[in-house]
Amino acid sequence: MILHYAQNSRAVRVAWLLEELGLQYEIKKYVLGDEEMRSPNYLKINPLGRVPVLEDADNTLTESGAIIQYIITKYAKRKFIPDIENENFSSYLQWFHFAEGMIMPQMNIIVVETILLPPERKNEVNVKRATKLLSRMLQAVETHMVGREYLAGELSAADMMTGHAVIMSEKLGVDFIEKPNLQRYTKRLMNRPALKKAWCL
Ligand SMILES: N[C@@H](CCC(=O)N[C@@H](CS)C(=O)NCC(=O)O)C(=O)O
Repeated sequence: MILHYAQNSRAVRVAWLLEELGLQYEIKKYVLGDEEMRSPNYLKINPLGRVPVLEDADNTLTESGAIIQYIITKYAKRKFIPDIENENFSSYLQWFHFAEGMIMPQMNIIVVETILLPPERKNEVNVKRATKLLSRMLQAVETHMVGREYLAGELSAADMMTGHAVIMSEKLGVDFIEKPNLQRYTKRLMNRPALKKAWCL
């Protein structure tokens, strides 16, 4: 397996899973925004020029959630996915998809509007709206985390998706002062050796 990875990106989710599972993988590292991710060679692997990408024999996947499901289903006997009869199964599905469905769209807008665009194209209204929505999405996680250690019972792939998105939002500067459950949750996740390693590959 080859994981195309960049620090501070969604590729950390995949590396985190691989480290938790102790699976062997080769890593190819990039720097976000680097020309290399726009090179013809890289665009052949992922025409969107993004990370993560997983290459596994004839299979190439370019969506973090799909990559995680693929690895767990193919190589880990569905570890980190609750059984369908498990009381946490529906919660697992909900929080697995919450990252890309609800949190990351707001984060993307904030990153584009505050970091990537040249000053003359930045739009304060977009930033305000996305910041407000992001706070609402994070509040939903905060409320869910009352009395819980992980999103769906034990550590699951939902934490690797939405837990990672929550950590990214904290790193982006979202204030967690009024979100004590998220503070505890992100600390708990960041204390896991597999995530520590995945973050700094
Ligand atoms: N929905 C995709 C998003 C992939 C994505 O946007 N990756 C970002 C890093 S987190 C990227 O590679 N950005 C580089 C660019 O847009 O040039 C996923 O979950 O994998």
